Amino acid sequence: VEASVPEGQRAAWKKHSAREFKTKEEFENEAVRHIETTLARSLFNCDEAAAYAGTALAFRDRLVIEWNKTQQRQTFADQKRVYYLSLEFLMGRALDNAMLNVGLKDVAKEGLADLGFRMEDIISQERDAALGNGGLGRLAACFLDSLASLNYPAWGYALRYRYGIFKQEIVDGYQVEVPDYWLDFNPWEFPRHDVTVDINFYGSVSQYVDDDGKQRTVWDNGEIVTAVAYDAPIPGYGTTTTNNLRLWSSKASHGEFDFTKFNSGEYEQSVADQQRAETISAVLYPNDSLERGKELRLKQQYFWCAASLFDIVRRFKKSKKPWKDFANQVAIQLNDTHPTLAIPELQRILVDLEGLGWDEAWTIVQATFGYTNHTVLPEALEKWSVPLIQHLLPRHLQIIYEINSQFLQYVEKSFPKEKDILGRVSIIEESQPKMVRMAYLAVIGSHKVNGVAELHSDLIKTTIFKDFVKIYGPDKFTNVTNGITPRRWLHQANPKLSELIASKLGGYEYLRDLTLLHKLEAFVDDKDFRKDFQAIKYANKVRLAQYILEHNGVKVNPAALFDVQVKRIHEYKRQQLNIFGVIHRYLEIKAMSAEQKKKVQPRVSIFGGKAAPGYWMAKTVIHLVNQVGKVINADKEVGDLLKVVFLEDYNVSKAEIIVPGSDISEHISTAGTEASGTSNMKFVLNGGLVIGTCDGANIEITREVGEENIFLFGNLAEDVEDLREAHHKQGFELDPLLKRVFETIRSGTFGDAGQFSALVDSIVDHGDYYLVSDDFKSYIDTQNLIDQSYAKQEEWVTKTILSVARMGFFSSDRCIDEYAEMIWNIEPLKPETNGA
Ligand code: GL7
Repeated sequence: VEASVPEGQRAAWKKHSAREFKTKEEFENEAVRHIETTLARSLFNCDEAAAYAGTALAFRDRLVIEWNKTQQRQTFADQKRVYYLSLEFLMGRALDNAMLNVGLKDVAKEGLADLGFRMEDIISQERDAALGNGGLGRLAACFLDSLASLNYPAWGYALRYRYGIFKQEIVDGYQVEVPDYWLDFNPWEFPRHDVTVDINFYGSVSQYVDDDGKQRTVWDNGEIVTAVAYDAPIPGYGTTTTNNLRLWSSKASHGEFDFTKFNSGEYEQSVADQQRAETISAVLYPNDSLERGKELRLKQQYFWCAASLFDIVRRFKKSKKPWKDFANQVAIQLNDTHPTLAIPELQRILVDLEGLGWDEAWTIVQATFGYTNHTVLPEALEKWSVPLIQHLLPRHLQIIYEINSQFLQYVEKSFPKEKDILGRVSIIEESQPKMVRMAYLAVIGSHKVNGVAELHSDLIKTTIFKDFVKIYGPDKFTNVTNGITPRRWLHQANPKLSELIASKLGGYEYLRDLTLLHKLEAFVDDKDFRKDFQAIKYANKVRLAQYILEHNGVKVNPAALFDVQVKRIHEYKRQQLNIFGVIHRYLEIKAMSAEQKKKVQPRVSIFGGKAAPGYWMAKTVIHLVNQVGKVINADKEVGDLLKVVFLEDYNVSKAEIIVPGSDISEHISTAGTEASGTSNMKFVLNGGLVIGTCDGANIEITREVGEENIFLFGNLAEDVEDLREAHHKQGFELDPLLKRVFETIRSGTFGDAGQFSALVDSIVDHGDYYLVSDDFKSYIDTQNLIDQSYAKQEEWVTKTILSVARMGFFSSDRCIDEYAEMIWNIEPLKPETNGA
């Protein structure tokens, strides 16, 4: 029963209802009150951390007021909602975003100055919410920003990891992982101890006949773990719509700890169950594009899917609508295959718990789900062993088998002559042990499947899902090219550029409709504008140079060309190609006369990114970058012509400093391997250019900005397979320049060569799967072209301005509108449309 204030008393309530601050005075009032009473601090005991807390709590109050209204409004409006299921939301910091979205950052800045604090210092007190690995998690965070900004009724669902992605420390050039306990003080979350769901694991399945004589299945006698909801408000930009991100935390279902055991002296056992339960949401798996069927990971996935679906179904049931309306009220998007268990779980709820017939239920399931694929890399495609699922989720395994059997019957009927197709498309892989192919289950259980950039969406149709295109027809498969939120990735990260653009376009409307950027083209020859534009880039490079000096102790010249590659370290992303290129450049400089050196374009090579803790090759790359940096940075003959730095612990808040400070960024994956990439968009939007392969969203960036404004190189996706095959059959001739690089490494120039042998051998002896040698020459030539182009500063500035002007397509607002229209069939709900 929901408790509400009686009609007669509501006037009193409304009179005292919380008010939102608007002025500097009111802000100070709220901040100081929070510091004094919420934190129990005083005038004599207020450091920057406390000032951050006071500011955050003041803004939080504002968000909460709008959040409550939005949730009420959405409930009354009773229209279709979308639920975005993602195991990762890489949110970064919330305060700056909240201030900008609410539109009161300047007010707060002045208020803080009154109280003796600088805004930058206060903002940097906040820990990143790092509940994600990389692009996939950050995409989910950008989507939440767009969903709220566009007023879509939407919820995110994820896990409340106690430990997000680890903190990376570099010790003697090696990556060391340190736990990221980020929840010490998190003002942005609200524990909902009254919103809980009991989740079942293990147990057994039995049949019975219900009162209507129907055969029913029950799954019980398992182990129960309780999911507790933690909610975080997601404010939109330039709207009061404030959506909800719900994170589930796990705890033992039977209260605190076992007193009987405690009293009899079994102290450790008494808390063991509790710990076991809490382990489920304890830590984010730190693998990016790699799946390693661990039981705990499967438990996380089911725990989260089951809690979220229970919540969604509970909300739907309150409306008292018939089940056939479910998919008209609910759209669920599966962010990769991680939430695929939601498919058999919804089928189970409908059939076992609600008593619907199988077919009726299955129609609802398929109409509800959409699935986004984010990779074609074989090592990233999820498979779970049948015995593991049998053990942990016996009823779900039965349901998966039933789904599969009906699907295979359908395929058999449709393609009676094709014997092999059944084995190829079966959800169950006939291996030892048998495996459940989650991507196939996701395709079969959804009404739409999308890739994340045009090339990628084409590739999935011709490779991993080829048979499914034949079975379902091509319309089930579509493309939604990724995007980024311009609020965080321009307005917040690069306030000066954002202001300059606003001054030319007559305000900040372009942050709500990024296509308006095209109007900037008209200013490309405007001298003052060009000067300002250039000065902002320079200032951002100065800021980055200061950061490098502080954190790496390396002094770099802000006038040098800043060449940046920041992203997860992965062989397919080819940081090794970059560092081999740097070594090549070093060797060239070393061989030059003083006269020749004068013509060299000074450069700073900036690397950053985490390696999965178990990914040895990626860790070797980090080590090599650091060793190369150590040698080159100390080499007097090279001086400012080349510096190499590895920035520790790359994350969202650091990206906000790094991205605006780059001239060139590297997106150089082996063609056909990077599904989209999203940082490429961020760099260009901030006035940097791209060196890249014809891969992922690089291709669409080229289409938008023009070929003359991007530096493409390397083999094409369509040739990769043939090249790999040729490597194996005929072997291959190592590129001579790369050979020289390897000889230098082997000679011990960068320390004991044995440490890098796996990296070199993977190319020389093991087939060069990622085609580093094939693309090396083209990469080096293109880098030289970049030097020449950069030397013609006026041309360069023109390229960067035109590129910014042409980035409108890459707003995540455009993506969300596409999903809403093509996949979810949902409408926005504007605040004005309802008095709530
Ligand atoms: C990824 C892709 O690798 C990346 O190219 C894409 O931009 C991102 C968002 O769609 O998704 N797929 C994946 O498994 N991870 C990604 O970052 C981890």
